[in-house]
Amino acid sequence: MDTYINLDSQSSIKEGIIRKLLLEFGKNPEDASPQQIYKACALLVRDNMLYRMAQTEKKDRQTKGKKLYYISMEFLMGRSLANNILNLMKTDEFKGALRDLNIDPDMTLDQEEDAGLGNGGLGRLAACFIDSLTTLELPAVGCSIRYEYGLFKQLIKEGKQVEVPDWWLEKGNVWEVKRPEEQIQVKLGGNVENIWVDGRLKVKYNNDETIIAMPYDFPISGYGSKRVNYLRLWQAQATERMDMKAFNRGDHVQAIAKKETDELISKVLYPEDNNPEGKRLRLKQEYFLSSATIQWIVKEYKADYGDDLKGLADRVVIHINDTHPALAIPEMMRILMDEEGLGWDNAWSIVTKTFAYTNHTVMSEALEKWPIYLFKPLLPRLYSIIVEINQRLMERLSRTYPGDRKKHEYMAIISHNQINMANICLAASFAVNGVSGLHTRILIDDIFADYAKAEPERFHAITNGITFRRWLHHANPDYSKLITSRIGDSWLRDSKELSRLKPYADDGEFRWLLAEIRQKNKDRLAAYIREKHGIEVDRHSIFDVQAKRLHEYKRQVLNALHILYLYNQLIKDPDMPFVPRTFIFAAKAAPGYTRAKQIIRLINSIGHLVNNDPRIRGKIKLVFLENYSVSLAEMLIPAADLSEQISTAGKEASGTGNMKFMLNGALTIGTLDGANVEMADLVGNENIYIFGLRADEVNLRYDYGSEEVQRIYVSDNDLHQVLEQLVNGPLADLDKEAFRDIYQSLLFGDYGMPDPYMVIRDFRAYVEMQARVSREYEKPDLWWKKAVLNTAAAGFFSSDRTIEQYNEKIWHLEATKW
Ligand code: 26W
Repeated sequence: MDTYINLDSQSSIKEGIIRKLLLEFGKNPEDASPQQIYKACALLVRDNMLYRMAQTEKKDRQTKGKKLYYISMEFLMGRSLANNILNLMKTDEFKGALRDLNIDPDMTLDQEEDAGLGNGGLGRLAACFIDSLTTLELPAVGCSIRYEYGLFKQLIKEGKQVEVPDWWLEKGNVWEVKRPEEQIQVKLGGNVENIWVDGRLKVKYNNDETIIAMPYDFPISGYGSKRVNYLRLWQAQATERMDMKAFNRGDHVQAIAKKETDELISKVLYPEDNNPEGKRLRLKQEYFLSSATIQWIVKEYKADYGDDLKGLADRVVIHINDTHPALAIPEMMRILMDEEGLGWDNAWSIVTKTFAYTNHTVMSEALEKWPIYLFKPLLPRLYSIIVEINQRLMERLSRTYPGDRKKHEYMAIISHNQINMANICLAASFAVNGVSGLHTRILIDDIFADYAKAEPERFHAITNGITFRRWLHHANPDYSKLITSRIGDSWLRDSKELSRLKPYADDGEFRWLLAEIRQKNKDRLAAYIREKHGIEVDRHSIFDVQAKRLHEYKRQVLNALHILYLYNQLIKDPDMPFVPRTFIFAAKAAPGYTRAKQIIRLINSIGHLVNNDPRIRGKIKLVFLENYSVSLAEMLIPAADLSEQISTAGKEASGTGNMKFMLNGALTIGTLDGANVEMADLVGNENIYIFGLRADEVNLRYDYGSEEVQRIYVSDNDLHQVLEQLVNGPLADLDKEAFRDIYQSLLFGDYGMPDPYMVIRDFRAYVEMQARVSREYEKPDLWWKKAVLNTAAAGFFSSDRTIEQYNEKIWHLEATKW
């Protein structure tokens, strides 16, 4: 490889950057713009990766091993350059080379736009997975859409969220390779008829329209690995540049209008997270991704192994990241039958050995269902296949659960004129995964109970994970160095090694060094806050962070009410003992989720109140960070003292932010929800601040317990006061009715069930636990001991471990030996 691209030494990297600047931009280093310098570096790294990508393809062709296709509507990649350099293990050489050229490395890295092709946890998980897959030398492709606009950028104007389009491709994307020769045609609409050809019943498609799926490959490096995998991102392209008939008639606008509508499909990522909108364009996107990917998989398979598809499941495993790409299942049936001429049973037998599915949410409103009136005209053939899958499923069910109509209805793919996407996955996948122990329990005992009873062996509990390379080594380099100085660097590949840090919890020097690193990270964040938001925060205060999508079940409101409570206490007694705190929020709300947006406004108006009241002498500050993103998380998380993981128990499937904070040595205040349960088990209850109702207790409240809310409301004076402040206190002065809806939803709920997210019921426990946090922060030996223990116990949460488990239990891929 060295004959092609030499990135071995600082000097060869420096030469490479100079060469790229000259040959790509006609610039000398001293005249190049920061963006050109970033691109020169990225192009240099890209050369190396493309070379290895070709090597990988060659190797895979020889090996003829099994390959994973991980289909996901979202890959929240963030930036790539620093990560790719890190994976090459050339971070110091690159920084040195840039400094030799009088260029600031950090400024260079800051030039890269985030690839924000995801909403939150599900998308970022996919990104961590593809990193770990590559690191572990496993053959895998991530399949998704090349959205022209990623998740919207968030501005906060007068306390309110304003959305701005995220045109991440504006300056070009160095990482992608367009592959026009591998384009695929996706067909939508029209109608189907059955015709007899040579004594066989065939399906004929009429009047459908064709859209081109244009692949762009995005190479993925692994840590120290030779393999380069890639994401294949499909872009929608019209078949014709324009409608010539219309053009020749002189109707020039009409001539290109169709092209514009066709290309809408990959225009923008839907900003809904756990809150689907059920839009036709979204359905088109889901089919577009599914169809292009499955057609491509079958094509590749035939090129490698010939036309007989019987052995497909031995060479191909397809993982469906939540139900969003579930149409891949009926689409595979369609291709096997209509295009490859297989009969139903043979096709079904291949499909049901090929697909595996992970569920990421139990929120009932987030489970995707498509109304038939919308589905059938758009995908007539898929609809008839789904009807058939459903019919056969119903026959199976009446044998498993004879006479139990309720069960049949619940498990059906089609009911109430809707197509239930989760049930397609359950009917066809050979494996179903939940993303934490508790979440899988809930799937098995509750939402998928009937399927689980019939075939328990299909269900797996593989807890999520995160890549330690990005979330500690890259994001918190000083802490990474400190850890490596004590236990060596093997933890970067073998996360279990982190447990060897445990003894250092009792090592005063180590604790002190960690505290010093944290302070440096806090100072950097404080400077960012000052510059970006004009707020001065106390650098020694507790940095208390809640960063995640805005959703009622995540209970940013509980956090906000606690802040208001503390403020009230301080106003009553400004001299009371108080440990200063900086409350930091970062969260995007789905643009159509009105209450989530009101909550953002509430947080900001509490911020306005507390930040500007001289009576509390700066003891509380509240900062709402604009535009939470992967890059912002990389700066924010290493600066956190306290991590807020306070969802209503039973609602957060896993959480992965919780793991990132823990790894970086923040302490967690949280409920026994999702992966918090496992965090508590691993680090020990005394080293995590667990409070509030457990999932089973929450369930009891759903059945009965509304009087409880009234009782608490009248008896807890502090809570009473903060609730009333929502509607007639200093906050409401701004706009008397702004927070009435939040107030109402807490006290009365939306469907007559008060306090649906248990904010009122968990309030007191939360306040008390927060008081304990403050007390313990005042004991540095204790606090930093716990911090070290948290990092030491976080090894389990590496996505390398997650991927190893998926591989062992579900995928059965073989790691490449070079
Ligand atoms: C179609 C609308 C929509 C979009 C996204 C519905 C649901 C989703 C996702 C399932 C939401 C999501 O990101 N879920 C999160 O997945 C993470 C990775 O497994 C978990 O850690 C989080 O707990 C879960 O909320």
